[in-house]
Amino acid sequence: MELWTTATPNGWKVSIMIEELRDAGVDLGELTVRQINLAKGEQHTAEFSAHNPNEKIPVLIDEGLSIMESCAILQYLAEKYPTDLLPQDHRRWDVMPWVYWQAANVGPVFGNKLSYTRYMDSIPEEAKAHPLERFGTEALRLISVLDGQLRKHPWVGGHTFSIADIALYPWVRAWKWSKIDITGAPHVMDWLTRVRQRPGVSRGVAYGAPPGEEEHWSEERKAQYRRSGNKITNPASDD
Ligand SMILES: N[C@@H](CCC(=O)N[C@@H](CS)C(=O)NCC(=O)O)C(=O)O
Repeated sequence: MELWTTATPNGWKVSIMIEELRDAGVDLGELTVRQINLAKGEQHTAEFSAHNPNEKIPVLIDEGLSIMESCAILQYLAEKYPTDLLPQDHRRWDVMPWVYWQAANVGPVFGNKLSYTRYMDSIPEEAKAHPLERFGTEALRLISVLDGQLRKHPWVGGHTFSIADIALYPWVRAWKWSKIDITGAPHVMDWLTRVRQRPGVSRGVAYGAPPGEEEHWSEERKAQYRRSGNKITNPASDD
């Protein structure tokens, strides 16, 4: 099995999944992790595009399949290696809608909020005001939906940790970096702490992160993300 990834929220979904499966006792066999340098445009090579025509990480290559989309990879791994991360019975329908909800809502909205907040330096401030307002308001609405769900039970899909938690955690934990103030959502804040305490999650977010910077980034790393984010959102820039 080969994973093409890098240290970003969509990449961490899959690395957390791998580590959680290991903690559930699954033998994944041989796994090669290949770091893709997005700032250098390695996602746009012919080789990459042959495996993922959408030219974004992550990609999982396994048994002759090339699987794009982080949430599809979570589902693929959960079905290949059945564990509580995706219940086999009717409870899977407490989980799967939240995985789709993440892919269709939280990912794009938080991703856009982050891009307009930290990257896209070439766009004038006044042009950013509307998207910042639009994505910022929608991000808070989504957080309040999530807070309502987590008021009912400790994990997103119910009483067991699942791929719904894995899909959501890397985006929600970046709330400070995206400047989305979630402190008014106490159940989400408690859930972040609960998720973070899991050893598999801890190892998963360490993929591609310098030691000691899994949770709190150094100024140097923040600058590196800014440079890289600017480069991806504006490939014509010289930086
Ligand atoms: N919906 C996709 C989104 C993937 C995605 O946006 N990946 C980003 C990194 S988090 C990427 O590869 N960006 C490079 C680019 O846009 O050129 C998924 O969940 O896999």
